[in-house]
Amino acid sequence: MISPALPELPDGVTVTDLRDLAVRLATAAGVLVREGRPDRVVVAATKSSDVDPVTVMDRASEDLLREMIAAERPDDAILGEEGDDVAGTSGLTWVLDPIDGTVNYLYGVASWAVSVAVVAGPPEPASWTVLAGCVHSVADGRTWSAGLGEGATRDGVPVRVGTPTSLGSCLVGTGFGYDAARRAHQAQVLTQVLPKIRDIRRLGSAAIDLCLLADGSLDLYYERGLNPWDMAAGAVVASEAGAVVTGLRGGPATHAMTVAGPAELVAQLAEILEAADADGASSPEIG
Ligand code: LIP
Repeated sequence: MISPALPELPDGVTVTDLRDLAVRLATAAGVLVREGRPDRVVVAATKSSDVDPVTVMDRASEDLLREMIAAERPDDAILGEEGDDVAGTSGLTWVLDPIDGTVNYLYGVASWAVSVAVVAGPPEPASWTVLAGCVHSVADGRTWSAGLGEGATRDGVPVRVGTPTSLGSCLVGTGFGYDAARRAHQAQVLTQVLPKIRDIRRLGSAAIDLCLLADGSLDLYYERGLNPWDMAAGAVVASEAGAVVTGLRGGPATHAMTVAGPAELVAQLAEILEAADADGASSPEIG
């Protein structure tokens, strides 16, 4: 996978500097989330549906991330899952998911992460350049990070995508939405995918899924409905580990669909997903 061209960076900062800061941010918020998790987590609010929770810790984690960014890079913009957008003047935007895998955090299912990325250009997946990112798995401390053109690591050790020999041998990560109609459609798509692969894993955190792809613990990943903060850091870790991260029909990865993995197998999976209308291009009413 050839890394995108490096855009001009502001104030002499380097990709390495940004990657180091992303790691410090994600691990600091990870300590807060890990040490502050009560025995019984309560839902503070819901968002897109009554099964799309926000916890007090989602908000506390993002508050800490925002405070640290304001202190270290006050001219950068911020796009976070839980708080208001913050405009910037540097051309860089920090994309924050304070707890990716909130439902897992709520139930105590050990797959939730703090995901921090920094992008250049418009803060939207179809047109941004992700410069650096970190995904810190809170339950077990694993920390993936990547910088544009620098490769990807897990706990400092370089990682590369796996080398599955065929689609039928692939272990594929995916996820499902918070809306019942969306889930019904995703279940239909799954009936077209599952017979053609080894098996599915639905682990509940897109950020961790993309990092597991990066280190060969998953062979492929696809999901419809990811928000920018779900995918930003995991996408740069995966792409710097050799994955193609894309959408369907030759488009970029966006909310409509994210498919990631080795190029040839991504093409085979994308063909199945397109035939199943997995991005809803032919069924916009589902949303
Ligand atoms: C989650 C994603 C996951 C998806 C869930 C949810 P959140 O993000 O990481 O892949 O399947 O529906 O969107 O809401 O926990 O930050």
